Order: sequence, then structure tokens, then C-alpha cells
Amino acid sequence: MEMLKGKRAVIFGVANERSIAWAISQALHGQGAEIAFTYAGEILEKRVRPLAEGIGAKIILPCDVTKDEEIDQVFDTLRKEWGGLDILIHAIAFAAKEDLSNPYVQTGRQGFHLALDVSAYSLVVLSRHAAALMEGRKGSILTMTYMGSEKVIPHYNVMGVAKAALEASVRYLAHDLGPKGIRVNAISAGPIKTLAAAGISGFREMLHYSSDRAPLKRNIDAEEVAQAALYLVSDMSSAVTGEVVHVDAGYNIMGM
Ligand code: NAD
Ligand code: 0WE
Repeated sequence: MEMLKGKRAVIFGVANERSIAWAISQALHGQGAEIAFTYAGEILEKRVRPLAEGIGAKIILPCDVTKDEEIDQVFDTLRKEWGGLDILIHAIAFAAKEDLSNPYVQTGRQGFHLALDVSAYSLVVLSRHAAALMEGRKGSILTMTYMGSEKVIPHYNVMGVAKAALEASVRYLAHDLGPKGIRVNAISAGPIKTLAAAGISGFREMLHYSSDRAPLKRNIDAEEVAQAALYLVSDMSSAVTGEVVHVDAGYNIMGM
């Protein structure tokens, strides 16, 4: 049974075949959804376009979320081509490299603004545009977060603060958009070796540390995140909104 037959989804955050957003795209497509893709700049277009075309995508557009014109262009196109929207996936985060290595106390104003703008504010502006296309369609908005918002993960720094703002935004957006029947949720994923993780020194050690301590005694993969995403964007979770679902082999529940 195709759970998302006839549904239309726009996905922000595919960089390559390892991206969590790509695993989610494949899962949604596998359930019959039609998907529009965006990519953050020309260099990534070369990676994203072949992946997107491989699952029959017709709408593939540039969107750097720090640029309002590019955001407007994406939603203008969706309105023109589709006339409506059912699902928005937000899987975007960025902080300057030095802000993930220096102590948090050294974070400058510019680095703070960049991380919060790309990683948290973007959900607000994208949700506002999406909601206008979701009128009367029981829409679902889903973002990706990480436990560094709740507890200190050394070096996650300003990204942890941005994820805390993102998770609070999920709750405020759920409140605003709930009366329109639109649900807003987040998945808090355990560490996965994607492009965003590749640049992090000591990531391998982090994976070992997590799998050692997690109740399930292992790490997770992007496909497992995608299965949880399927639940959160489908009717299976019709009464779930404002929630942060941990997909982390249980790591977050441990105290000692
Ligand atoms: P990824 O590198 O594949 O995805 C990150 C995406 O953010 C990329 O597609 C990149 O193009 C996009 N991006 C960065 N700056 C942007 C901008 N200005 N405008 C538009 N897009 C921009 O890595 P990923 O691990 O798949 O990350 C996806 C999401 O999952 C992120 O929100 C990340 O915080 C979250 N997450 C990742 C992990 C992990 O361990 N990999 C764990 C928990 C949560
Ligand atoms: O959200 C993330 C990573 C997001 C990220 C990654 C980079 C690397 C390259 C944001 N900005 C940048 N900027 C770059 O220049 N994760 C959940 C993965 C991650 O990142 C960490 C982690 C984990 C887990 C950083 C420190 C400690 C743990």
C-alpha cells in the first residue's frame, strides 16, 4: 500500500547520496509521493540533480536559505506547478568551522547569526511559505535536530544553541499552524557519517562512544531516520505535532 500516493513534498537539504534528506526522499518516493528538490548553490547542483532525476523529480531549484529571493522563487514555482503542497522536509544546518572547534564562549556575533539564521530561522520562513500552499490539505512539516540542543556535546557549540532554537520553533510553529491542520515535528537523530559530519574531527570516536552507551548497543543509519520520517509525515501520526522524536538507539535516555 502506498501511504503517500498523490502527496507532494518539497525537500531541503540533499547534498549527496549520504544525506539524511536523500534517505527521506527515497522513502517518501517509495510510498508514492512526488518530490521537489532544492540545492544550496551550483557546486551541489551537480550532485543533487542526478539523484533527483533518478526518482523522477521535475522540480529541482537552487535555494540558499540565507537568500529570500531564492526562497520566494521556490514557492512561486511550487504554486505554479503544483498549486499546493502536503509535506516539507527541512534538513539543513550550518555553522562556521571555527565555531565548531573553538570554545563556545568565543563565538562571535557573525558566527552566532550565521548558525541561527541557516539552522533555525530557515524553518520559520520555509514554514510560513509552505503553510500558504497547504491550505485544507493536512500538511506536515518535519525538521532534523540533534541532542546537542539538550545536553552539552563538546564542540557542537553554537549548533547546539541553534538546535535548541529550532526545537522551540517546532513547538511555536505547531501552535500557530495547528488550527490549519498543519503538523510540525522534529527527529532528533543519533550521529550518522554524512557530509556535515565528515568535517568534524574525532567523529569516528564519537560513533564508538555512542554505540557503546546506547541501549541498543549500536549506531543508527539514515534509512532508520527515513522510516521515522515516513511515520511523521503520514496519517500514521495524525495526532502528533510539536514533538521531537529521538531516533538514536536510545542514547538520550541514559544518565549513567
Ligand atoms: P548533509 O551535509 O548531507 O546535509 C546538510 C545540508 O544543509 C546540505 O544539503 C547543505 O547543502 C545544507 N545547507 C547548508 N547551508 C545551507 C544554506 N545556506 N541554504 C540551504 N541549505 C544549506 O548532512 P546531514 O547529516 O544529512 O544533515 C541534515 C540535517 O540533519 C541537519 O539539520 C543536521 O543538523 C541534522 N542531523 C545530522 C546528524 C548527523 O550526525 N549527521 C545527526 C542529527 C541531526
Ligand atoms: O548537525 C550536525 C552537523 C552540522 C554542521 C556540520 C558542519 C561541518 C562543516 C554544521 N556546520 C558545519 N560547518 C562546517 O564547516 N550534526 C548533528 C553532526 C555533528 O556535528 C558535530 C557533532 C555531530 C554529531 C560537531 C561536534 C560534535 C558532534
